[in-house]
Amino acid sequence: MAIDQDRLWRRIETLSRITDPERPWTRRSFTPRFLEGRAWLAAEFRAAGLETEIDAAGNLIGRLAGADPALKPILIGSHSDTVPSGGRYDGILGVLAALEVAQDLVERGERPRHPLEVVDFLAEEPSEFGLSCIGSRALAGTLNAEHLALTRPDGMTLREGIAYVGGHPDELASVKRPADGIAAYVEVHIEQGRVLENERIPIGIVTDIAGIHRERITVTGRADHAGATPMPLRADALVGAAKLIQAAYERALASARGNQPLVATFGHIEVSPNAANAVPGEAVLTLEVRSGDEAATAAFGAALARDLRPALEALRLTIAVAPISHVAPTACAPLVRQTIARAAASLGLATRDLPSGAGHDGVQVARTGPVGMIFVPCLDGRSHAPEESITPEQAGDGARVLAETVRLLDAG
Ligand code: HGY
Ligand code: MN
Ligand code: MN
Repeated sequence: MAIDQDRLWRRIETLSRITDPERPWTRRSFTPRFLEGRAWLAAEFRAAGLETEIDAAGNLIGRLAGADPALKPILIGSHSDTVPSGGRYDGILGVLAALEVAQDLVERGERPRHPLEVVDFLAEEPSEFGLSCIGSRALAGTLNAEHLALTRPDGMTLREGIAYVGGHPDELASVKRPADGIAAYVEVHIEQGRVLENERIPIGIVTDIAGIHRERITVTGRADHAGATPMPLRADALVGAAKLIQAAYERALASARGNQPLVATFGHIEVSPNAANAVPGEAVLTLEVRSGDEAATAAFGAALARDLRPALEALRLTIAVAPISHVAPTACAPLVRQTIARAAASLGLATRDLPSGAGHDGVQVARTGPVGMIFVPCLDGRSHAPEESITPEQAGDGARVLAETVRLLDAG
């Protein structure tokens, strides 16, 4: 096994530079920029000797046939889309590390026993359709007609979006894997937290992936003239939104002192009419809550709305909560965790078990077989920001542990 770290790093630099130039680093799913990255990736998959296709759900898959095609496939990969003004490594590190592992096998003329699939899952990040993990949901069979009817602000439906990236939304059944349809899925990813860096540990073995509950909270007041409307007569939706945001922050902060800390974020807000000289008539906020406690995650937004409703009504405001998505906390498989630990030990790399506060495609893929994740440290734990940073050695460590993990899983 000889991972070519320089080639891996060159590819990371090349793909990360396929970004909206005005807001590095941005390669949003379902955009021409994303397709530009996909075209480059597909060419690299083919050049590496993989049988490459876009599946019906819009996932890019590079396959290496196994010596025993009757065995279930081993899947490795991640995602190539980013958040707006995100980092260079979230996602593409895992796709390109997986490509490197497969290409190394091809170059050494080694054929694994299991079929090997390198996957770039479509739209792992929350897309403009409001949904995340779109490609892996299809693989798990959880992408439904309601999801396909979701629209983004320009009116495109998710069904049209999947076709736009080369999928066939009427053939999603061909993407779904049976409940035990894969031998394993292993993803390399940056930690997006500070634990590994603080403890100077090169490899993290993920124990479980946080559950995420997202809902849309609409505060409705009345648009008015900002100059001619006296303060006591206003129904200012943004004032109500501010009360919700402050209360959510204080409740989540307080939870950190308990035994089941959760995190709550209002990361996206739409105000209308959104004009400097108009009293906001409506504020639409996306609330995201994450924790290891599924019930607490699901209950947070409803309790917030219930408790704040009187204060908002006193401001002549109404509040409505609508679900967007809910994913339960997902345990990584002991088999894969132990194999990652053996792989890292054989490479002389220290490891540490840790949970993932970030969501990943693995929560969906776990419905089709055992999943595991290999974390590498990132500078100051920063992610979902242009400051995201890792070193070539950290990228190489992740790929080397992935290669050895695949070898051990393949040996059975
Ligand atoms: O949002 C997340 O946790 C992941 O980075 N998509
Ligand atoms: Mn991300
Ligand atoms: Mn990611």
